[in-house]
Amino acid sequence: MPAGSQTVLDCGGKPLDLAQPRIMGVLNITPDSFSDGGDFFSPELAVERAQQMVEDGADIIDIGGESTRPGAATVTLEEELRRVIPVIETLRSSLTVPISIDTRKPEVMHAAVTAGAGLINDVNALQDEGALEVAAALNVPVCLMHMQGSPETMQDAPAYRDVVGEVIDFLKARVDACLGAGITRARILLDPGFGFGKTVEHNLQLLRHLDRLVARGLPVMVGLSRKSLIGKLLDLPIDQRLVPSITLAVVAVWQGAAIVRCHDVRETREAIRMCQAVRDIG
Ligand code: 8Y4
Repeated sequence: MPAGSQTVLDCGGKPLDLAQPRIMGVLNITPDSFSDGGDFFSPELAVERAQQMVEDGADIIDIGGESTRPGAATVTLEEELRRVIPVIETLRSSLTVPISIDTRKPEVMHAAVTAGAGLINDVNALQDEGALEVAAALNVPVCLMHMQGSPETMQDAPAYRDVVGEVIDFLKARVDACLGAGITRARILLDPGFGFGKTVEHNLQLLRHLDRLVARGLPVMVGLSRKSLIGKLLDLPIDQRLVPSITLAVVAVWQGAAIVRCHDVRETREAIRMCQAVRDIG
């Protein structure tokens, strides 16, 4: 049985049972997505997209209003709140599955959980000023992700002596910081942060040895969907990365990943359920 799989996460009252691998659907709320046809952002369209992902089998919806793609412009606090809070407020009652808030900012964590989010997904592993304390007080699970550098500069020249060891050591230190702030192990997930300050080779090594992170005993989340390592290895544009994305998700679940963050929910779910059936036959 994979480490962490005995866990049922309490996502602000909505349970997430990790006895089987789960699908997190990505809902990225940026100006180009979900416009009303003109220049205005339409929360209704974002809500419809979330509902579609749940119909397709998503177990949790990850809502983000700040692009963390390499080199992306930063977003003000006010703009991030304006994008995500109305969508979370609408979804809290209409969705049975938990909502995750993808943010680095403690103010957004607080507003989002108050509006109905049940998990904090922080690519900065609660290192922003005040984030640790706010997350501790909010009493929802937190996903701690590894990143080398910051989104603005992380892909400039990623370098490691031992990428797998260094990612694990970093996450261990962040778990200790969480424990010190009063966030218990039952509330912590770990993520190696594919694509965040990593070359193709670093990403491949991390995935090849994901079992070492799983062996830490906390549930592991992975995000590989459509990422640029696929573009670089296979020379494919973003809209043609479905099959390789699913292949990488299967490699992760085979080694015990608990949650797969992805864009193509139905297809990814079918693949990881087959993978799990073979894995768990014993
Ligand atoms: C194409 C598609 C190109 C997607 C780039 C991307 C992760 C995450 C992101 C992850 C966790 C992304 C918010 C980057 N990735 N959270 N967030 N783990 N926990 N890029 O791997 O999807 S955003």
